[in-house]
Amino acid sequence: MTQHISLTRYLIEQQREAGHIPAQLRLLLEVVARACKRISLTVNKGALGSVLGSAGSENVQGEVQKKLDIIANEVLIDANEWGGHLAAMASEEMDAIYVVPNRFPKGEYLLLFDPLDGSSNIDVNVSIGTIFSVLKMPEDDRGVDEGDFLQPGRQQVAAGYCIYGPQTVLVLTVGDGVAMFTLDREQGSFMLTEEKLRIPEDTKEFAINMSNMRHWAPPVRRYIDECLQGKDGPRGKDFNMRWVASMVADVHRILVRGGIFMYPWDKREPNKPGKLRLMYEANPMAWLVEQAGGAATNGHQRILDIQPSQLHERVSVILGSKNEVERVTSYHTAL
Ligand code: AHM
Ligand code: MG
Repeated sequence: MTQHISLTRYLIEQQREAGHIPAQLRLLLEVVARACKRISLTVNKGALGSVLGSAGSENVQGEVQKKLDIIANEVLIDANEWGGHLAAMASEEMDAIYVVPNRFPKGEYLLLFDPLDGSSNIDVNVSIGTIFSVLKMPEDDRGVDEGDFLQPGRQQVAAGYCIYGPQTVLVLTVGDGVAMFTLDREQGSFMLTEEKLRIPEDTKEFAINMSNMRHWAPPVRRYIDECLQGKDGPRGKDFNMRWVASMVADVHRILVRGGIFMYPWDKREPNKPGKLRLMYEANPMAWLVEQAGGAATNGHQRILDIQPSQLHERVSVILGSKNEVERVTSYHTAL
């Protein structure tokens, strides 16, 4: 039987050998993992834990919150506020940043998360997840405020997600490749099951919500049109389509077997750059994908180079297998 090492051991070895993880960051990642374990247990209870359905409230983006959105948000805050590793947190489900209360020691990191991504899938028992991103407080900063969070994604020091699917899997990067840890429920530990993931550069699989086709901009229509023509079209090969409507699940598939994921700008809300959020979804996923040899752009620019101007900023997302992402991006610049 293969012997798997635990997340704790992996982090300690990374700290010792590669110097990638300072002690405070290691604590942070362990605490996030522990919170994800709790969320996973809550998700698994489903109707038995009375956690399904709507909470009857709306978040800052005007989206109806599910009970699990709020529960997962609270779990992450409760787990992270007292350890002394954080200065503040920001969440897709909170209007403003959450500064660590004065009764607790403060650390040098900032944690951002989408506590429960893919909320529309909660009640139908389809994979959902938690996405997180870690930044460092700017140096010589006296008091934390929202401006401290507005750093481009390339400045992340750690990023990852936990997918609650048939297995609960934590996927992580600290800038030294991507590692996957599967939750061993008997031991209660995340165990390393895959390291140095590589996304194939080419793919025959795309993920996009096709029902929005009539609203897309010409470059995205062109790309999908060409894929749909299959063997008889300019691509000369048949494509397959997948759309889970949980970014975590769609990105997880891409990290495992390649593919391209798109949530582009569309005409339904022409003044918004896209549906997905830069800080809680696009940045962490873009870094994971790049760390696995893939690419991530908004059609014009590398996602990790975008300078955010607002905490809840939205962005158009094209990510996955490198050659396909480059193709879609070139269709944008060609016009
Ligand atoms: P959420 O964070 O409120 O769950 O929204 C984000 C989700 C992504 O996980 C997914 O890719 C997308 O929204 C699905 O959108 P749609 O329902 O328009 O297909
Ligand atoms: Mg989300």
